[in-house]
Amino acid sequence: MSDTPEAAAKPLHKNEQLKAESNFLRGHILRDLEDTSSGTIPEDSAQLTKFHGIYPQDDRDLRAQRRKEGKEKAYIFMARVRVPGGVCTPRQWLALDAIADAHGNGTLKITNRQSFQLHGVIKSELRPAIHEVNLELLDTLAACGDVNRNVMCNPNPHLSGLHAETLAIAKETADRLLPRTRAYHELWVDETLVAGGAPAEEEEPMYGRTYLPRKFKIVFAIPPSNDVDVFAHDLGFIAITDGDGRLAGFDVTVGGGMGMSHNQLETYPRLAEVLGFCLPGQVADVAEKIVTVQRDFGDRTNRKHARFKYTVADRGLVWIRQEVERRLGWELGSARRFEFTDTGDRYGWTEGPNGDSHFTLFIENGRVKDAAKAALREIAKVHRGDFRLTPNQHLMIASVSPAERPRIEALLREHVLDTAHRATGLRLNAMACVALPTCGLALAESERYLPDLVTQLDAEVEAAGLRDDAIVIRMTGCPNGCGRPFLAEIGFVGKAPGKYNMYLGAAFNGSRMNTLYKVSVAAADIVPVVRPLLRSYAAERLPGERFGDFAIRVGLVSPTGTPADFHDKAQEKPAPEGDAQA
Ligand code: SRM
Ligand code: SF4
Repeated sequence: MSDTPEAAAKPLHKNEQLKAESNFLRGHILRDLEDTSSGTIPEDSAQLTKFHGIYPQDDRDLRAQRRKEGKEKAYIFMARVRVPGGVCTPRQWLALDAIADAHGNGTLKITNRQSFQLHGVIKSELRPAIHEVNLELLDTLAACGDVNRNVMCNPNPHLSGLHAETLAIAKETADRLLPRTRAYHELWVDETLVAGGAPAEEEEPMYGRTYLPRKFKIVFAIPPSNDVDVFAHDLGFIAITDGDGRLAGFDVTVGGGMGMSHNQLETYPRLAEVLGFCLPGQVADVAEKIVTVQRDFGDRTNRKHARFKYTVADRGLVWIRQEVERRLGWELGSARRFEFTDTGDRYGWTEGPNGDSHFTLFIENGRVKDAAKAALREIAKVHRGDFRLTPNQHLMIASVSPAERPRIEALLREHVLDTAHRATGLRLNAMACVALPTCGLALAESERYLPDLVTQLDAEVEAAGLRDDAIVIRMTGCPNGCGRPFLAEIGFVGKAPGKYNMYLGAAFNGSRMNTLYKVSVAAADIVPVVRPLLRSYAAERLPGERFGDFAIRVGLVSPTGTPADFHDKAQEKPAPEGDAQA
């Protein structure tokens, strides 16, 4: 639908036709799921199941062995459960815990967009798994695909009324932007989908038959916390208070995104910009109109240029604002002042104003498994409040009443979960994406490697006297940016097996991205590279100076100037994407 002359001259990406002809996301999903001759589904159905929150994958650890044995890959599926604002009940937790055991690989993954992922679900288990998710009033609809994804919101109920109001608006916005197709319910809930058949008599009033050019992400931030990394997303709402601390409205940000491809300079991470201000009651309308601007002007010819960040970059903020206001029929207000302090979580107990308290549990990279999973099951059985998934992949046991607290404390102590947050400031601010063995796009390890790397770096941190200094370190297995690595003070981005591009200099509060510092650092060389940086930071920093700011002040890197700052100057040839462990 893009109206630029260049876009008009180019053919639409093949996914556009696929979406248009899919009969509102039905396609041949049912037929392909019922085909028992393969453990996976064909590419067309794979593109469509994403809109249902499901990705076909394979266990990449087993690829070589299976090939040697002449067998097909060890196919599995990942299902992403949408949890608006990251809030779920203990009952839902228990259900997901059981679903992961019965139908998945026995782990629950808390994502950095406050969703759950079930990994390792084999084809025959997929429909029962999703069906059971829906029985608990959760779903996987639009957790992936070219639509608005899970809407994030700062999960801290100790912020009281302001938080509750913002969360309610986040949920209203999420509901407004959900696809209306019945296909999801037919396929996974009622199980009444008839393969093929006549086009359903339904419509997508907002999305239309071809949905969006690409994924779309919305977050709500409540300053001073920028835990949602508001500048990393397509659309952001920053809560603004009046003099009495009541919610006055939201500053609106547009055009953020992290993904890029190595050495393709036309792809780049981008920080969102502030568009204007709106009142609480206007948020859902503003979100809807902004989504329709992207629907109509996003690039549908090239999926590497199809995110809203490129629409904003190409057309400019002034144009975007005029177009949004034209559609709204009224003008946005002038942006207000806000100040962010950090992007991290507040671990341990925090007290709420109504007497309730909340315990934020450190869960390394959001992977809930083994003893911690069993312990959380026990806690969920007795907990009367709710659970909140944090944007940093951790878990808040929220709204614990004074009467309930001794029991929760005892369980945390019994299962040694009460001390997890006594880790170094580096570990508490570390985040890795999933990567191997499930992610088909990973070029290098991430979730399975960062904890070990941090253990090695912890020794350096302790030696430099920086044990309690919060330093944001993030790693991803490829440049798609799932772990938001370009907003880390120290960022590692997978280049090839065991090799990472290293980035330095992002702001601690998520307001400035980092810059490429070293290309293709071998895993074994990371500690020797980081050691002197930590030492000089400890010795030479100014009072209160953050590591990212220090890296810039002493000239380790310059602040990001252009998109080229993220790419290898050497233009080395990367390993082909997805082939790291063929
Ligand atoms: Fe992501 C694709 C995992 C947050 C940018 N992301 C993927 C896939 C589905 C791989 C694929 O397409 O086959 C990964 C599944 C791996 C696995 O085995 O589970 C995956 N992304 C994740 C998660 C689980 C990382 C985590 O460890 O928490 C996060 C799930 C969030 C959720 O609940 O919805 C996740 N992904 C992000 C973020 C961070 C964010 O949104 O705050 C980003 C960067 C922000 C952005 O969108 O710009 C992100 N993921 C991508 C991209 C690059 C998009 C782009 O604009 O180029 C891809 C690849 C793609 O879409 O083609 C991708
Ligand atoms: Fe996979 Fe790359 Fe995302 Fe990591 S950043 S989960 S390797 S797509």
